[in-house]
Amino acid sequence: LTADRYPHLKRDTRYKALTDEDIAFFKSVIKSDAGVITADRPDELEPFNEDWMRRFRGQSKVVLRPKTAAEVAALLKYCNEHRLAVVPQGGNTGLVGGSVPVHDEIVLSLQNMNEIRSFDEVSGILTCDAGCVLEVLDNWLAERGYMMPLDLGAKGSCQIGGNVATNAGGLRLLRYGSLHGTVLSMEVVLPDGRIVELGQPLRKDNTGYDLKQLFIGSEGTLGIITAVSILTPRRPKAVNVAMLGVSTFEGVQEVFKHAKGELNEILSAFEFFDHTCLNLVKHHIPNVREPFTTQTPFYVLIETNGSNKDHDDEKLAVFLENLMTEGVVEDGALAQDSTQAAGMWSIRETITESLAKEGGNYKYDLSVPVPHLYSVVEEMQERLASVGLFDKNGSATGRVKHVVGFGHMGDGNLHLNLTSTGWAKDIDEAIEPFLYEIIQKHGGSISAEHGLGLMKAPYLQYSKSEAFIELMRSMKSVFDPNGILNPYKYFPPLSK
Ligand code: FAD
Ligand code: 2HG
Ligand code: ZN
Repeated sequence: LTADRYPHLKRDTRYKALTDEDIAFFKSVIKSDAGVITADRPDELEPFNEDWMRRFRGQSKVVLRPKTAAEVAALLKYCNEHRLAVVPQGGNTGLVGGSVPVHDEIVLSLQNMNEIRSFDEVSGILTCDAGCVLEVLDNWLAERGYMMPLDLGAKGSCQIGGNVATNAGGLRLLRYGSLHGTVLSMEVVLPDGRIVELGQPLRKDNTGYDLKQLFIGSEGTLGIITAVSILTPRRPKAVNVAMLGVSTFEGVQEVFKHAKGELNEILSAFEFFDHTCLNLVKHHIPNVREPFTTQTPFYVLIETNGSNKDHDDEKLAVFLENLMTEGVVEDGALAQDSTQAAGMWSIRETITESLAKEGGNYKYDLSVPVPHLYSVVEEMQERLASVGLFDKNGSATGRVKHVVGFGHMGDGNLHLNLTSTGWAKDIDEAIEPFLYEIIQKHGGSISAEHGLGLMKAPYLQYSKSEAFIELMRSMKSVFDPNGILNPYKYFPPLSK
């Protein structure tokens, strides 16, 4: 990260620098040695300063790992009174630079808050600490016949608090809905040290403003989420996965129409990726089992979740037969068992990791109406070719090697990624604001699911009006009047 790209990133002098007295106070609150990591343990400290993409790096001198909401409250109240800036951190898998400090902000990690508080086997309502890892929760629920309503490639590290703070979407939103529907209540700690329950773990509650909704997607700017109550669905008895090869993006849309019509209530995921994504996965990930031998420009991964295997198999057979007879797909493979199904999913889920291994990786996460989804990738390829940065014939000889598209087709969410020989100002300038202008032209969103963080904050006006941003600032000042939580992010810089 270079300060010339983000000129508003000068350290804000309103924030106090950390002193030995501050550290002594933190140690008096969190008694365990592992709870306060200081600069004399650089190997332990550094991972908290750097983001998953290794693109954003801060210089925090202390990481706090409280075990209870009461400890979070004591720490936050102190930081607020002393104007010490704080960045809340979950699993640190965020992709927009929101989870790491920009300068010397204190990292408050939820890692040590990882207890399940309660589970109601009748309603499926789970209440747990915010630091519980998504996959751990899902495995725990699997033993009880339930599942988490969201799933993402980062499930082994991301935390439910981080998921809620970013309003993560993921691979099955199409079926199980967004966290705005499944999160029933949460416990938060405000900068002044108040511990507040935002709602109750009930399906229905029409008493007062629904404040929890404000915290879903607030990216650590309003308060620290310390616990979450979430409605979990029954784990499906029957799961089918298929991968299809399609020759055009129009064809992909046709498959989607068929899937909605013929698979309807059992459709649980509809993901797509282009052939360069598949090639990168094959190149970087060992033992990838490609389901078919012919290459097509696009691939679709479809999953069904149901309660009756025979019924689902029959529906899927009709669906695939219709696609083949109508010539919509070039090739298709149906997973014969759970190992094959996991193999297909792993192709889709390791695209991000493969892109990261390419060197410079420019990542954009956007929503546009489905018919325009892939044309955004093509427009970007044209643009980069026109300024001599990219070879459209796929030779990967330009400084921009690949411009790829994949994502949650069912949600109109494209992940546009560029890989390059390294980070460079001229590449940045060729992409932005050009890309944001295309998104605005299509009436889309500059962030569909990853959030704003540091990366998208300066461009918020491409998705939201001035009046909207003003209201956001007013809300921020209600919850965090001293602005100690996650500074420099989320809001466009104020023009001086
Ligand atoms: P972090 O990265 O630690 O934090 C993210 C933001 O939330 C930061 O602003 C942080 O300050 C804030 N925060 C974290 N915890 C709290 C808390 N308890 N209270 C208040 N604020 C908090 N995202 C998707 O939406 N869909 C995907 O399909 C998806 N797939 C991914 C796949 C991979 C391989 C990777 C690396 C990332 C993926 N992501 C995806 C992005 C990321 O995993 C999600 O945004 C995730 O929800 C972040 O959770 P986390 O615990 O890692 O949060
Ligand atoms: C996914 O859907 C994640 O796999 C990551 O949201 C997307 O790497 C990306 O751009
Ligand atoms: Zn995604």
